[in-house]
Amino acid sequence: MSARLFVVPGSHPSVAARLMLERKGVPYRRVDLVPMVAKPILRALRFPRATVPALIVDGRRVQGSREIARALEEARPEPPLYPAGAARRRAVEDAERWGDELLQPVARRLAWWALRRDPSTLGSYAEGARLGVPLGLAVKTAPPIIWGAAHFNRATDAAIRADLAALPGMLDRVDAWIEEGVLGGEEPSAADFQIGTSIRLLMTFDDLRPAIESRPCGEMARRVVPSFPGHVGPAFPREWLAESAIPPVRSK
Ligand SMILES: N[C@@H](CCC(=O)N[C@@H](CS)C(=O)NCC(=O)O)C(=O)O
Repeated sequence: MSARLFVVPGSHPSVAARLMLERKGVPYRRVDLVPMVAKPILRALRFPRATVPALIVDGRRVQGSREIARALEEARPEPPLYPAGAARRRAVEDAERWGDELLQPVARRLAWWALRRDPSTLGSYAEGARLGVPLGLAVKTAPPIIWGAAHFNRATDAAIRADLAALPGMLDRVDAWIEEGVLGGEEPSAADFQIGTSIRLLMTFDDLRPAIESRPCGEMARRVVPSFPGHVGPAFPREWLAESAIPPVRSK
């Protein structure tokens, strides 16, 4: 089995795909792409959509973190990414879908909003990436890309305020799944990788990490995703954090 995985540095579903390939023991070559510039490249590579993660495995194109999880499970069933038993599998798939459709975009919007506010933090997410240009140059030329990505992902002030307000409820939901045994089992599932990587991206924000890291979801994310690049200092307005029940950790 030979695989090429196309990613964007700091992209949480890209990290999920990478961890699932590694969990399955599939050797792969990682191709780092610059955000936004990735879109035409993926189209040129004949992927149906313009998003990462995108995988070419034995000549087959598989795009999207959930699709990649399924393709890997089919090609190499051990160790499993989904539990045996229809009811348990359905519960894990429901959590995985929620992670992909709801939590993942919240973490993405918050990241682009914060990067637009301080583009210099972009470099921290690209640690170890091979972008074909020196990191310093990539960071210097990044502002238009960041603005484009923030616009494309609709990372408006109103959206970010709503995301921050919704976040405590979302974290409660993940904690409840852990309590029920749907997430955070001994063997990591596709849903753990899907949700754990979004939680890890959220934990790169100084504003959010203290409220997350000691919760069950924070512990699960650290275990399933031992390392995740990136660091953003205080970024969100104090009153938005106060509204969201995420305790502000600084005075501003
Ligand atoms: N939910 C999908 C979508 C992934 C997605 O939107 N990925 C972002 C990066 S996190 C992307 O490709 N953005 C386009 C770009 O950066 O050019 C998945 O899990 O694969």
